[in-house]
Amino acid sequence: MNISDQYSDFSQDCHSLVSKYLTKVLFEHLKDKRTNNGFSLQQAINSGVVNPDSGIGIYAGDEASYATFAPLFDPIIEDYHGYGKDRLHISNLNPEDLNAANPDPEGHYIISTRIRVARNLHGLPLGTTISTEHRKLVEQRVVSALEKLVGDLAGRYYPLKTMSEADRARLISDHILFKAGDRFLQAAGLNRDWPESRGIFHNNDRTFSAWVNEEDHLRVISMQIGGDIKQVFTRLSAAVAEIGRELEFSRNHHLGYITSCPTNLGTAMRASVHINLPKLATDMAQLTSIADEYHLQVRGMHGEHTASEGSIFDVSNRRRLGVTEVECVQDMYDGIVVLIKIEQTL
Ligand code: ADP
Ligand code: CIR
Repeated sequence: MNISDQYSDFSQDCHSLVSKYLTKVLFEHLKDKRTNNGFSLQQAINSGVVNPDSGIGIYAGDEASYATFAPLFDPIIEDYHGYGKDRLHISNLNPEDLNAANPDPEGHYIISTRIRVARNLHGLPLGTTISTEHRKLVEQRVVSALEKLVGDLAGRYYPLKTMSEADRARLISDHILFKAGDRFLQAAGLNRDWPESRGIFHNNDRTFSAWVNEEDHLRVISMQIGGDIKQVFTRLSAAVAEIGRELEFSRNHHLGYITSCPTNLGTAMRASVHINLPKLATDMAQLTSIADEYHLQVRGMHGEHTASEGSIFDVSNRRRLGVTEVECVQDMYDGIVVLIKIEQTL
């Protein structure tokens, strides 16, 4: 990483939130501050400086980053999540509270459903600045917790380091495994020591998986073919409860679960479907405008910063902070119901 301690003017065509809120005056005010882990403003904004096409452009190094650099993080969080700095975040992972009968029981549109949450261990730096030793410690603690899972959630851990290239490529194309971070994560420091202490845990039928030391210390994932969103959420909720008995996660009353990227704060949840919308696909302006209205985000089929393939999209909740987990999934569900209805009328 080549990190500058000089303020860099963001160009006119840079629209990231970091460029919107980081004035020269604010840069000067924050540039010599460090968190208890030595994390600096320059490290936090490097991804947005190196990648002027970032949407956000900032990452945290630890929970303290959000307080130390609050004059920059607060407006970014308010802008992205519509969440003010005096609000409290409330959690609800109770599947009984979700109103989500399968919106596509005949399987015409929804190919698969996936819900993930991010978690980071309390007291350890985030992946952007974690040391080799601490990353290893995270792996040991997380894998030990995962190996205690029983029943449908029981599975095995596969470290990336000892995985064959063929297995790795197959798991990535099956949407099970993560790939090395893209240029945004690279510039945030998240690819350091790759693939050391990274790996995936999954159960036999691969409906439950956990990513270790990707963008966050832990990602807990529930996924299956089809549109039974409630079943996917129920499995996720059970897994999170079990894992939470073994590990203490970084969280607070204002920001909820602490994550490397401020877009994931709060529930740290992304609930998505892979959905085939051949008619809407011919009118991206309409698709985007419905997505905005229902707080949805549209991604490509191979994850963030990828293009969609044909008419298949990854559609997920956009809001994660100041809403409960149930509301995140409900957002996705309500939007999907509308998208399917409109697709049917076209
Ligand atoms: P995140 O973990 O933040 O959701 P990505 O957008 O990079 O990150 O997605 C991770 C992987 O999960 C990608 O391979 C993506 O294709 C896959 N994925 C996301 N949603 C679904 C879904 N509904 N069905 C199947 N795979 C999915
Ligand atoms: C960016 O700023 O565009 C990247 N760092 C990714 C931000 C998080 N992703 C997202 O909101 N889709």
